[in-house]
Amino acid sequence: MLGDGIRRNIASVSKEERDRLRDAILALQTRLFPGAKTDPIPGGVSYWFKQDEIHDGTHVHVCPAFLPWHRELINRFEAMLREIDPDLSLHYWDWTTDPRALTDSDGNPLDLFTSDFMGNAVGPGGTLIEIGDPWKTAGFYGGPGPYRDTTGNPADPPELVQRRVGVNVGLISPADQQTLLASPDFVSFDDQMEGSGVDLHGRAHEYIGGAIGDPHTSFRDPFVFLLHSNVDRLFAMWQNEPGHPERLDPAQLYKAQSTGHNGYENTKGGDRTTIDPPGTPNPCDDDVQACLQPWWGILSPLEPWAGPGDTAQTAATGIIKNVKSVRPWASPDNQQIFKDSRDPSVVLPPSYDTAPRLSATSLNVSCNPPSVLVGAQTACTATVSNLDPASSQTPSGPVTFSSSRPGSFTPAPSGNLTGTGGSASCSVQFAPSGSSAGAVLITATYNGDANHLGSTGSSSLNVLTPAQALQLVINQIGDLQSNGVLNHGQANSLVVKLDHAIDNLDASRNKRTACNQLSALVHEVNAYVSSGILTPAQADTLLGGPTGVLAAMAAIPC
Ligand SMILES: [Cu+2]
Repeated sequence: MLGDGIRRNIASVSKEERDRLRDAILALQTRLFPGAKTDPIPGGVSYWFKQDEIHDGTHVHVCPAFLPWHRELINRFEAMLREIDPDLSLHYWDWTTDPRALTDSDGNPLDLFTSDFMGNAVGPGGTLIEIGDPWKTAGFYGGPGPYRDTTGNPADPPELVQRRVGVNVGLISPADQQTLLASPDFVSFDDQMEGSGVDLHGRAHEYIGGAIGDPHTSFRDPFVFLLHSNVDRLFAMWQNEPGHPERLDPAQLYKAQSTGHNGYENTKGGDRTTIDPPGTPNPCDDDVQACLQPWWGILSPLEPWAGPGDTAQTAATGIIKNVKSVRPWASPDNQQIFKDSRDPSVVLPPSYDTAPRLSATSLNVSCNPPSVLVGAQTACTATVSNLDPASSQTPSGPVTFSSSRPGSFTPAPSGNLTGTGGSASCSVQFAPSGSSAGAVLITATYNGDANHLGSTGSSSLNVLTPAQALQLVINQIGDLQSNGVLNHGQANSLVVKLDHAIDNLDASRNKRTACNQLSALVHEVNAYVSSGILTPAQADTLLGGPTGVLAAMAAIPC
């Protein structure tokens, strides 16, 4: 497991591995990039302080390159961790779970915010608190100064790094995350994750609070890497969804796939060659210094790694002004690596421990007729529907039926779904046995397939004894009498026969009497139809149907 290259939920890895991850991050503060702090482009910056220098010097937020640029950043960070401890992976915090109240792989409570892992979470009464150890002693912030915000030198520490976990906003709900993952194309996904949509990424930053809640300072808190590994994991899950090869194709990934976005050029996630986003140009759009949100396009080089802005960026890539030169990708080291967001090393997702998203389904059961005599058959149908707006794949595979009281399913209690589009169904016949009169719950279970989650559903079937069925017929006759269709004598004549039949249904009595009474009743009803007293439809209600007299007769072995 350790050393297999897979990024996992931080709660699921061993204490030993969490300790090693912490130690590797601490070790980043002891390794320095080349040069002296006083060089024109400062050198001597620790691997750890480099992260804030990169993040704050580029501001890749609320623009098309947000997801790919942050993927590149955390991939590079993970590579640094592996320079120190080759077996490590950059694990993630699942932001639908409270990081102070997790369950570890042994079933014990786990709080990520302790002085031997991520430091403090929140101060008394929901106040800001220093992140503290293990970071403070290791020089991640504080000390005698001078401090970075005063000197502007990335080799100097920040004065203070704080948190306020769980105070500003609540946790992200699984439902919000499901909506994100159901996004039909990159533009929608990007809008849900960051920016103009529900901004789950921004909410997660706010949830942790303090330094991490401000894009200027968020990469001073080591927890940001667990958060951004989760951002990237969700992006990877969405890309890996079955049936969407375009999400793994550098030429297709960033384009809007639906027509709802008026073509991809008009969108945040579009494949852009110009600087200003569509609409009214904003003076901030092309300037890192003027604004926290310059418009980094998909064609923009990934800075600062691509090298100084005035050489790496061209008219063809679009030009963002005032990109800070960062060593070793600037002079005198000049270790530039030119890539943009379409590079396969950026488009292809890293390995995470979560499977691609499966589409949720719902299962509806209905039985026709919904009321049935014991021993008679009703057809029960299970319909499984794909609830995923982004997928029209038809659910497939078996559905299994069961009943809360005895009865028989034919041809079998399970069958295979058939259908087209987003839903499929399967039907079986159910015959409740003699002891099952009353409400019987018919339940169907679908276990899912390679692309769908399972679901269950049920429906209540009303199972009648012949006596109960005949009592319903008596009630109907009462209705016909009060409506003036039948007079008192006619109604009474029918009811007497039914009462007599009911009295003789019991096995200890003569069932032939019951059958004779019911046969006489059928003749009488038909005579009322011939003489125009009852309409054929009224007669059919009394005699026919699953709970009518004829069905009751069929259920009595005469
Ligand atoms: Cu972030």
